[in-house]
Amino acid sequence: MMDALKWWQTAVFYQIYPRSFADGNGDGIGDLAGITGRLDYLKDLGIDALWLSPHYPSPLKDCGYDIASYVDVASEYGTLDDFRRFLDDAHRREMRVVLDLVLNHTSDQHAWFQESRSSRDNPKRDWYIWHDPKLDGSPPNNWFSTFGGPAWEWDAVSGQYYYHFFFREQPDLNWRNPEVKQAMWDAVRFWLDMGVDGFRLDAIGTIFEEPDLRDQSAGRTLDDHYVLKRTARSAEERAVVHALWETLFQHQHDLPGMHELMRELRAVVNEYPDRVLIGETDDISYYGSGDDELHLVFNFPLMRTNRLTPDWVRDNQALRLATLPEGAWPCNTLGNHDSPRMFSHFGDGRNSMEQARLHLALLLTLQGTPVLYNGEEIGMSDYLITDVNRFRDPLSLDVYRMETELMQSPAQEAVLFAALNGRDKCRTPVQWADAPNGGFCPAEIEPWLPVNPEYAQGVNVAAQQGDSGSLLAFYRRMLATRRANPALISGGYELVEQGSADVLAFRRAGPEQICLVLLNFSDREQPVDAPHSARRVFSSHAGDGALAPFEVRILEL
Ligand code: TEU
Ligand code: CA
Repeated sequence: MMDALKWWQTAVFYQIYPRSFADGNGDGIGDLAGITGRLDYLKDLGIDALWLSPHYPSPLKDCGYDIASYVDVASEYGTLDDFRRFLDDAHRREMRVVLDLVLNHTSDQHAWFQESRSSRDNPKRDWYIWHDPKLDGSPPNNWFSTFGGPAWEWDAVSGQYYYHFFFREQPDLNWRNPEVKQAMWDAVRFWLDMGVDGFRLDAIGTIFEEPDLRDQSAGRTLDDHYVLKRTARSAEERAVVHALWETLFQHQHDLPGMHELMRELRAVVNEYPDRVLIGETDDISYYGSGDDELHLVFNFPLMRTNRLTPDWVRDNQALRLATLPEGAWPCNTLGNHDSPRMFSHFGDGRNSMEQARLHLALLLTLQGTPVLYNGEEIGMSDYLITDVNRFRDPLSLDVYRMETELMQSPAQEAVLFAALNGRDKCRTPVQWADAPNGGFCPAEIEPWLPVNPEYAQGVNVAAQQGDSGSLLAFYRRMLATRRANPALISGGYELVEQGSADVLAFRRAGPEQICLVLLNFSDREQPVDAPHSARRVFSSHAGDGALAPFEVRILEL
């Protein structure tokens, strides 16, 4: 059974945010040399595959998700040769490497856009989405950008508007133009030829928009949406907010042509043996009919809750596994560079360390491919930057503006709220040691984002490496357990009733092995109902009677 699985089905992925992972040359910015230097650390931890957030040249209006060249490396991260060295070193350690591919938009500094905007009859004009203003000079329709303001930006030189779903510095490509496809598939082949193992596809649902540009019918603005969302308390109110978002963007995402395009991209990738495509979407239709679109689609609903409870997980798994197309392989994650860190998000502040262990165990024992986010293995928490001048994510600045302007919040509160709801908080540098700047860069250098001072309280790699009771050691043990027990990788998932609502119990049954996973989500002992003959393959606690508070126990049946 295990032999029949593909590498991306058995692998544990680890997302690297290149700017913040490791700084090889001491300039306060993470880089490829830094990553290469930490490959042994990752291998030793038990990681099988790396996903790199964008490493391409970028003016950083969206922290690298605004790409200025698809076939190069940002100079502050190194050179193409540094990339090749990194890739070879990873492969030599039998680790795969997946890149981030942003198809929907480029940077406005990309040569394609520079040409496109230079004049109306430039051959690349139609590579982006240009439209005339209405007679009164206003934008072609009432669509919004999901990052705030209208979706249309006026270009005075050529006298038309261009469309952008994200920031105005991220013009959308026109995917209905075959030349765009060819140019992008060339970039895809460039990396595949080099030996890269696949791609994580950014914001894949936003690639097409309604060609007739008909107005959205919400009758409200994005600012209205913000205020509603900000004040929504009940489930009903939140449903209204969600419905408003859907109407505001009804003509701008998940349009039918997507599936054809994904099949086309899949065909390009299939020219190479054994590569993977992972969709940044929770829409399972992107699996296609089993094996013709994306290999993996994130189960984002699992992480989109403020309390990770057994009931939430049970419902999520029941729905997800029942609706996946035949043959589709699940993919679970609890954090990334856009979301709160799992330690802060799912920890209650009192038992957060125990909960971090429990939640990792959950992620590594559910059916499907797990994706970890750099720094979670040492329990890094969200770092709230309270100085607006140190914000790097423009979304944080936008939240700050809306808080002060729309909500009339006092500046101090607005900063805190923006820090909480922006994305800088989960992107701060990885803490490698109990040293100035957490050992990320030299003391006299200011890192690109401030380092979380928690490094001095044991939240750093060096301290945890030597401590068998640390979270890092727990990650290593748990990853090794997964690797050693085929049922945890290839077995089916079957919920088991355990009497207590606080215990999540499920069987993972495969041809070689059957495991029973017992996770106690409560801070109290809980009775267990398991056969005495069962062999214990993992336990976070010593006893073998009742489950200790937050205990993780895995038995072989
Ligand atoms: O995110 C896509 C996306 O849908 C975002 O709106 C996401 O919901 C938001 O960041 C949550 O705050 C991807 C990338 O992961 C993100 O970093 C980029 O900013 C975005 O695409 C544009 O490329
Ligand atoms: Ca550097």
